[in-house]
Amino acid sequence: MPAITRAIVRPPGPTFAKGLTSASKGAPDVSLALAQHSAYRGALRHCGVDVIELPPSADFPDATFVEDVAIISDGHAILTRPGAPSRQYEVGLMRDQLRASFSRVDEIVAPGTVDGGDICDTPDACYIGISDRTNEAGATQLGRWLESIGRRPVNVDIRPVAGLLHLKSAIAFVGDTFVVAASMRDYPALKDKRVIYVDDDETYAANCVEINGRVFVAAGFPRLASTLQARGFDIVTLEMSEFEKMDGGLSCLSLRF
Ligand code: CIR
Repeated sequence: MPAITRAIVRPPGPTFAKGLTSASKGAPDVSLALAQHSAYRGALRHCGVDVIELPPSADFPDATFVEDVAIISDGHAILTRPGAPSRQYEVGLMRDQLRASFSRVDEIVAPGTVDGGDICDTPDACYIGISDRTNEAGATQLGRWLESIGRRPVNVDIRPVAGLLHLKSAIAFVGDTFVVAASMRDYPALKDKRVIYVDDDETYAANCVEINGRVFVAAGFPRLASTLQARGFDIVTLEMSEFEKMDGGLSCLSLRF
């Protein structure tokens, strides 16, 4: 994948604990979330990324999960229309920033819904998870947009997989390898691909992110970390406990391009 030079992030706001979640891990500690977010920004900078930090939002508790409101592929940008109604206004918070960074910004429109967390971009294809958040109309619009910029969309229906919020909750692409939760083991889209499977009790760690040759992995999942290390990846472990409580992972915290 091309080098990542910039990333847009937004630290969690004071109402972060009021966001959507299916996790039963208790309420997040906002000060600790801020410290974890600060470490995440530091790790991005350490990997040579210019970090564009947007102001925290008190109005939209999930707005720190900036990945969901836009997709950037091959230097092109499209704003999404998130599947959770409470998150649809977050798009307005990102529009100006994207217009400052890209000459043209497209947009998913009703009745389509797309969450950026459902998009796994790889050199060969861009995988679109159809989920409770990304509907078929949204996947069709996004697929056409991807084709218009020369990318190959591949739909992956994750609705049969219990407990999965987004495609990237279970799949990441690092180097030339997919990192895949065991629950996605038999997915046809992964046939003949190079894959590292993540044990059931480490599923959260499947949401890892490659940043310029290093792989960010959530702290507390030693088996995946050592498997990646054994395959030659340079690992950066980051504490994510407070974001995990709100169903968020490492990829959700930035828009990278
Ligand atoms: C939500 O339910 O929308 C947020 N609490 C978490 C979103 C996580 N985003 C992501 O995986 N891309």
